[in-house]
Amino acid sequence: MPVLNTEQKTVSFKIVYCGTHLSGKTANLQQIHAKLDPQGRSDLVSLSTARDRTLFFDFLSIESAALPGYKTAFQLYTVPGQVTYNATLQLVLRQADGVVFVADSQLDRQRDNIQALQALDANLRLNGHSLDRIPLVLQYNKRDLPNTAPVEYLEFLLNNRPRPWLSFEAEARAGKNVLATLNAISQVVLSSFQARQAGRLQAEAVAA
Ligand SMILES: Nc1nc2c(ncn2[C@@H]2O[C@H](COP(=O)(O)OP(=O)(O)OP(=O)(O)O)[C@@H](O)[C@H]2O)c(=O)[nH]1
Ligand SMILES: [Mg+2]
Repeated sequence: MPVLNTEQKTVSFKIVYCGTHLSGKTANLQQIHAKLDPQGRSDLVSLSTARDRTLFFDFLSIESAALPGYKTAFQLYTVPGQVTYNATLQLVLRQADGVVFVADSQLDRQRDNIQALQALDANLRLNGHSLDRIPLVLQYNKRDLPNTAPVEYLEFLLNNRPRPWLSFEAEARAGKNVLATLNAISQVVLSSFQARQAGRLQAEAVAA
């Protein structure tokens, strides 16, 4: 749920970057941090081990002028992809307004991608959500590597749904399509918020 303060005219949305270990979630936030004007973003907070594996989460807050009259913030989180940290995934996913699923494009990582997507669904359900209802954008990362699966195959494996998610081919380490992915999830999250607000206003008008 977005945090809306009508007196102070602020609204903030929580977006969580999920996906299997080493798929490039932290690299996404590092690139967003590097590319955005320091005035429009916070510092990047990372809790990682000596080997740069995310231990708890990464966090970055960015400002946007997306909603007229409101100071809008997007709080970006990553979760560790290692399965041993499932409790963390569950915790960070709470109150999420949107998800970026970062898939590793390498052929030998496809089982891990599918398991991560299933773990995401299970954890969303614990929070009263599901993959069918939460705004989600897919990112096929590491397209620069030689052993990547064709995008059509990834779409078949991960995005074979009645209403497919928007998907992007990316090279997060080099920053390619990182902002396009962020822009897309922000738009989907905002549209979903505006649709719910419109529904609420309509219900209030009917009740009055
Ligand atoms: N070649 C290539 N390497 C990448 C790309 N994106 C990330 N990497 C590298 O992959 C490794 C893992 O990236 P991270 O961003 O730490 O992955 P993560 O998903 O946060 O991993 P966990 O926190 O352990 O779940 C790092 O060495 C990155 O530099 C990419 O697009 N291409
Ligand atoms: Mg990480």
